[in-house]
Amino acid sequence: MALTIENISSWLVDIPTIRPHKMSMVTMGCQTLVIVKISCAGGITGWGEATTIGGLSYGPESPESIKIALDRYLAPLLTGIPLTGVEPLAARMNAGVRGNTFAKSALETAFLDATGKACGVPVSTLLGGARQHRLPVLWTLASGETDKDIDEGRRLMAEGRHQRFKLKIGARSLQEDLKHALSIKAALGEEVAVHVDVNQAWDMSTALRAIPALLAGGINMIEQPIDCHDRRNLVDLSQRFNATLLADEAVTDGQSGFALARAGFVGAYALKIAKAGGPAQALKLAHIASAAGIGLYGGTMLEGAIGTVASLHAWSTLDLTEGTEMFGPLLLKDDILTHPLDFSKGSVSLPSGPGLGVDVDEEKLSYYARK
Ligand code: MUC
Ligand code: MG
Repeated sequence: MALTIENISSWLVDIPTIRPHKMSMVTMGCQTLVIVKISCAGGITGWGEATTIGGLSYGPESPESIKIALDRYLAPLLTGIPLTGVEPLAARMNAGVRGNTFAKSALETAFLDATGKACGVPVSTLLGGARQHRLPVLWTLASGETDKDIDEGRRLMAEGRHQRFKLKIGARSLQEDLKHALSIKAALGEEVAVHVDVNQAWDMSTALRAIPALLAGGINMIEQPIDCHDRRNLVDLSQRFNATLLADEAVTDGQSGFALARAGFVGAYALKIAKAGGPAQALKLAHIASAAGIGLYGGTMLEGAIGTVASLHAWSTLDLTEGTEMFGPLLLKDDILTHPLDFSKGSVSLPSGPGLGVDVDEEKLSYYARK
C-alpha cells in the first residue's frame, strides 16, 4: 500500500502551562506545539506534532524554525509522491534536508497516523506491536520552590496520580540544589522513587561531589549531569557509582547511541521522538541500547497530546526498564483533542483506534493557533 500526500499544513499553537516549569536552562510558562496535518489522496488525513523546550535553550530547533523547515523545505519534498512507509519517507527527507529531526518527527508521526487509518490498525502495530497498553508515567516537580514542590508531590500522591517523581536542578549553586533535592526526597518518603535531571549544568568536578551526596539521600538516578559532548566523563560517571546514569541530550538517534555504548556507557537512555526524527527512528536507538545492555526510559520534549500519544505508540513496543515521563499534556492548561488522553494511577493508556487513535478538535486548534 502506498500513500500520496497532497497537502501539508502547519500551525504554531501556544498553550500556557499550569505553573512555571523551572529547568537549569530556562523557566517555561507556555509551550508552543507545532502541529502538522497531512492530507492524502483518497481523503485520509494524518496529524503530527513537534515541540522543543524554551525556544532555542534545549535543542537546535525553535518552534518557528521547525515551521519554516516544514513549510519551506520538507513539504515540497514529500507532496505528490507515493510513499510505502516510514523508511522511504525518512530516506526522502534525509536526502533533501540535513538535521531538523524535530520537524521530521512531526511529519513521520503524521504519516504513521495516516497509514494506520488507511490500514485500520493502530500506529503501535505499524511499529512492531504493543507489548503493553498502559504505560507508567512519572511527574516532574519543577516549580522552583522546595516547599511548593513538596506540597505538589504530596497532593499528587494523595490523589493517586503519580508515585514517582523527577526534579529539575542545575540552575542554583550545588549546595542549594542538594538541599532542595534531598529535602523533597526526604519529605516524599523512602518508598517513592525520585530522580534528578541536571540538563548538562555541572562540570565533572561538581558531578563527582554531587552524586555521592544524592546517593546518600536515596536519589539513585541522575539524568544528564554534564555537557552532552563530554562522552568520556559521562561514561566514567556511569561506571563509577552505584547509580543509574540517564543519558538524555547526549543521545539522539541510533548513531549517537551506538557511539556512547561503544565507549562503555552502562546506564540508560532517554528516548525522545523529536531527537531521533520520529517514533520509528527513536526505536532504532532503543534497539541499539537494548543490544548493548543499556536501559530504556520513555522521554518527553514536553509534548502536547499528539506528540505524547505518538511516543506512547513507540514506547509500547519496548521493555522500558526505567518507565516514562509522558506527562506533557498534564502540564498544559488545555489540549486540542476532542477527548483527552486517559491518565490515572501513575499511568496512561494507549489508545486502541486506527492511527494515533485520537481526534483533533479543529475549532480549538484555530482558537489557540498563532495568528
Ligand atoms: C528534559 O530534559 O528531560 C522532560 C521532562 C521535564 O520536566 O523536562 C523535560 C526535558
Ligand atoms: Mg532530560
